[in-house]
Amino acid sequence: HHQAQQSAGIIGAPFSRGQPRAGVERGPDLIRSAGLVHRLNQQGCAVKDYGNLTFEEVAGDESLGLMRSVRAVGSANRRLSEAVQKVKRDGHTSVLLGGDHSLAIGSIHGHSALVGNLSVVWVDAHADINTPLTTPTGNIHGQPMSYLLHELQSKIPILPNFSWIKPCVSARDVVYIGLRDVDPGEHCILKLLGVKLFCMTEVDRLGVARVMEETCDYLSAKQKKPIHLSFDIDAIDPSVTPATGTPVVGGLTYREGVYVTEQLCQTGLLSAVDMVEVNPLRAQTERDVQSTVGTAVDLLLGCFGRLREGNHPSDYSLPEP
Ligand code: EXY
Ligand code: MN
Ligand code: MN
Ligand code: MN
Repeated sequence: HHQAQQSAGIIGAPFSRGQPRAGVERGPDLIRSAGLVHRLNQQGCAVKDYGNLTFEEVAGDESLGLMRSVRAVGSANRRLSEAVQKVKRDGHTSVLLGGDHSLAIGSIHGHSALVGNLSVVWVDAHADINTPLTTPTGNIHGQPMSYLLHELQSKIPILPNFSWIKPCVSARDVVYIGLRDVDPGEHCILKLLGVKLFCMTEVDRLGVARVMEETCDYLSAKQKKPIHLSFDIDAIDPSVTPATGTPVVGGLTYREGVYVTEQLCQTGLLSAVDMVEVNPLRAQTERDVQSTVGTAVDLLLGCFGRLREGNHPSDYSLPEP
């Protein structure tokens, strides 16, 4: 059946301070130059491109123990949260093009500030739920969920430029898909909070169709909240999307990834999407970059109604001879 086409409001966030590898700040322009806007328009989706955010250098951003670039990550996400709020106020489905996954802090915060309670579907090889005290690396892209969950607030220390962040997501409203590289502290948190997750073992056992059926049942069992999809390109197998900073073997196939987006689109509840961690400087060849970026675009098209069976506009009239 058909839903009213959603319009897309695109925000580029060329930001990389949530992790140490240069190149991920090139994601937004790369995904745009693969024809995202044109192809969304072609499938009948209206698009407003809000351009790229700019992030000023943060002076005196010294490490705090292991934690790197805390102030820069805090202030970039504050700016992003404001931008997402504007996109939602304008009535669009928000599309964040990252940048690294620390940007989920501002994206989800801003989304929730405008629409209230939401569900989060986190598609990633990683759980990104380390706290500043469990992180083995100090990289904030491995931590965003910990700042957003109500249930973890007693575990989060005070950090510079982070005081504006209000926890806004409940653990029962989160579903993970694609996990295969989870740290001990993260695993402890996931089990303690009883977070719903479909790691790659479950994808193997159930198949992606049942994973998505159970995901959608789980999210619509209570009241139907707007869905925030946070899609880390490293959820897909690195044979398909090698241009990313923390590749992990054994990931989702291209088809499983696209199926996830098709099914979430069909709920009619998709209200914001992040596409993060595309890093062209991590690729060996130009073909690797194209495969990664092309997959990111196809996943986004799936979020906005592209069907592999084909599509046609509802006012399409068959030419008569
Ligand atoms: N769990 C590791 C850490 O906390 O540093 C690796 C995190 C990688 C995060 C990538 C973006 O999903
Ligand atoms: Mn990841
Ligand atoms: Mn991630
Ligand atoms: Mn055929």
